[in-house]
Amino acid sequence: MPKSNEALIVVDIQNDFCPGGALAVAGGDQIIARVNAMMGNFGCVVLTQDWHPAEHSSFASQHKGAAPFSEVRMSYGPQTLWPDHCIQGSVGADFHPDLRTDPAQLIIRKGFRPKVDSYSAFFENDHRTTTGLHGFLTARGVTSLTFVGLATDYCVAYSALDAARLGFESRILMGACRAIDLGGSLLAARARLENTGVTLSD
Ligand code: VGL
Ligand code: ZN
Repeated sequence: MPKSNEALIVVDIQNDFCPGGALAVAGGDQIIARVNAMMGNFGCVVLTQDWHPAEHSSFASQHKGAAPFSEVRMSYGPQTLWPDHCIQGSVGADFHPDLRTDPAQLIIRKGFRPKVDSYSAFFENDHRTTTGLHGFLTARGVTSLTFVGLATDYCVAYSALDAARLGFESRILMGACRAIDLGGSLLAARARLENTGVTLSD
């Protein structure tokens, strides 16, 4: 029987993060069958959806002369610049067509404020603006979170780190995630996750 205090958080399994998408993560679509199969094991399933306006400040296209995957300083700290991706209402922002969405009790959108990016499902990259997910999970009596999805070293890692800091039991199923792995980001994320008490399993 699924336990009401256990939630599965399915991060950003959207067309743009899958092969052929604008910010494709290698093998991003290979995790979908496993993610679908485990949804029934959780009392609560939450999907996150990266959801940017066309002029989002995390897009390299909005910074004159800047290349995708370079870094700039924002008011809230360093920010990697990405190719335009997950633009609100576009096919790229849709969930991958094979992903089951019916079991989801909540779909949380993030990254819709033009001036601040949001990797974590809990807080935007200024580490202050909340998405509301913490309130939802707390109100529902959820204490234990399992993370799967894209990308391991960005949205999955930032979400799991915030979850652990907020006091949730926090676990990532690495085999049900795929990474962008930009300049050692996967190794760095692993170290930070382990130091913060996030359980990494297969
Ligand atoms: C993501 C980069 C930019 C992610 C989202 O889902 O990991 N990465 N936007
Ligand atoms: Zn994004």
